[in-house]
Amino acid sequence: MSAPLEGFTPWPAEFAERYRAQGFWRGESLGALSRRWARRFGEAIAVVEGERRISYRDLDRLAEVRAAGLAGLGIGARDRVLVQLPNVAEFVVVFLALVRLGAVPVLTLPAHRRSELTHLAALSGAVAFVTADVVDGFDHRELAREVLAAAPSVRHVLVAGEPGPFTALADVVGDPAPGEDPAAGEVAVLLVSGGTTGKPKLIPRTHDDYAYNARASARVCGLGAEDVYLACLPIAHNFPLACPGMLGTFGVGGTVVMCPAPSPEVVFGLVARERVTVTALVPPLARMLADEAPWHDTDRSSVRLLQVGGAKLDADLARAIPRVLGWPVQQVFGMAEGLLNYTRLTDPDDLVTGSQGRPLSAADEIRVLAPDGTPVPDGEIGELWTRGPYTHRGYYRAAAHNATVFDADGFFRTGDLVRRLPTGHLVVEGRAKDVVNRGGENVSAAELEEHLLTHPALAQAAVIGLPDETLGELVAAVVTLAPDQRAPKLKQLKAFLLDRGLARFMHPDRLIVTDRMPLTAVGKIDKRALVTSHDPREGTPR
Ligand code: OOB
Repeated sequence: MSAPLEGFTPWPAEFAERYRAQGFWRGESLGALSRRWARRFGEAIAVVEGERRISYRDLDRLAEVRAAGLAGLGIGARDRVLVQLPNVAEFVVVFLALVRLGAVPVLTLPAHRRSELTHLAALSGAVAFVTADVVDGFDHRELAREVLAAAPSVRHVLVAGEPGPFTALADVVGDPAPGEDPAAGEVAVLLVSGGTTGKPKLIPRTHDDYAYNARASARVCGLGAEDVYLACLPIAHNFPLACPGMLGTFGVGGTVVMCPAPSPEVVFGLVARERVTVTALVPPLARMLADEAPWHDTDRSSVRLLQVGGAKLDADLARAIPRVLGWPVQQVFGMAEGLLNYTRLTDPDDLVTGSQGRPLSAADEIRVLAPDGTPVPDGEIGELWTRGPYTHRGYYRAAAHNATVFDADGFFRTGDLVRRLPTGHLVVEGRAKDVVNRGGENVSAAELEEHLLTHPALAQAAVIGLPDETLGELVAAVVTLAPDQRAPKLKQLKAFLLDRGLARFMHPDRLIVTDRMPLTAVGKIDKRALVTSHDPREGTPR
């Protein structure tokens, strides 16, 4: 066997042996798996995109022909390929073609722009860039020019749609020829980290670990061949890709429906037309659909599971969703780095609305630690560290950073603050670094946000620090209003918080009311953008 991808940290041999012996890792590559799906599910519909319906057998052929075409361009095992596609069938074809070759897709999101893409191209040393023509009025071929100029390793730009000066993906075809399957312990994909500080990092996920990730997630969600999964979130994100998402649905012979835009019209329209049974959303999208539901009379009754994750779902919204949308909720606390927590379908309501789930795998190891590294008792807040059969052992080509976020035993420091309940469920209490330092007092953003959200006039709240000459930082509460509500005055809000027993030093200094929160590439509230866009003088005066 040839050398593994340089810059990838494998699991130590004793762990790999254990994960194999216990059946978590099955030694099958994603390519081999996808061929098996075609044999098992044949004429069943794997992918729906608009009017196009692709069977498992046809998908297999398309992937095979595309793989041959890519191989013809000289793309092969361990070559990194930057992929930036919206939710279209071609994403599936290219993804399966690349993993069959043992080439490694670098899964960027459609909202990424020059800064992220040139960084990711250089970091990965990508040899090719697979992109779209025009999406939502944005010309990705222009972006491709910039990527080409900045990353000399990129030899090919392949475009789904009108290629402009580049190569049309539709022409990247060849006669399928038998090749060697990549080893299951090798890197299958590089996921982009969702971290909110600094440049994005790349997370190597192996065939073994990612296949397990999708298979075990499908089991927890009770997915079967009758399920129809609607991909609303950008499909290159871990959540819709493999939790259980696209890959989990394929593993059981279900159907994946590509959602071109997560607007209420489009989502409700597709739910009714395709009889969607499962979908996954981030909280801001779930809120939007819940707010809009009363104005839409399409049939939503086919949905049996709405997964919500990516950011904290507040308990009120978690309770409102089944009532307003008629969809049962599952909370998912996951990360591209690996660890996934799910509320279970059989969990009592208080855990489904009040926790972010418990670890997916019996082999997930969880530590909740105080800043000094000692474990905190159940019920108390600490930082979450984890290790397990689908949690990475190192960011790609990031030795210096890895030394700071892994301990000697291979536990990964997630940066998330959690409380563990006696049932093993975790409640996310914020990010370790998401505190505002106001004159030496640490204000936990998540804690204040939770209090703010109990105010009847407020729909969303994001607490950020703003620079201040005397105090160092001021506490700003950026909020959106609930339907038909008027903004409280800062003074009234403080009285409300005092009434709730919240210490004065935790109270906001500024109240900023906005119509719409800025969102990250996957649709979470983007605090970094809030900080850069808000000048301290813009706040409502005290
Ligand atoms: C998912 O993955 P990423 O990599 O975009 O972001 C991970 C981070 C977590 O470390 C945590 O800080 C936050 O997003 N997060 C949540 C959460 N789910 C993720 N915070 C509070 N409550 C939740 N339910 O976001 C992701 C990956 C796979 C499945 C689901 C989400």
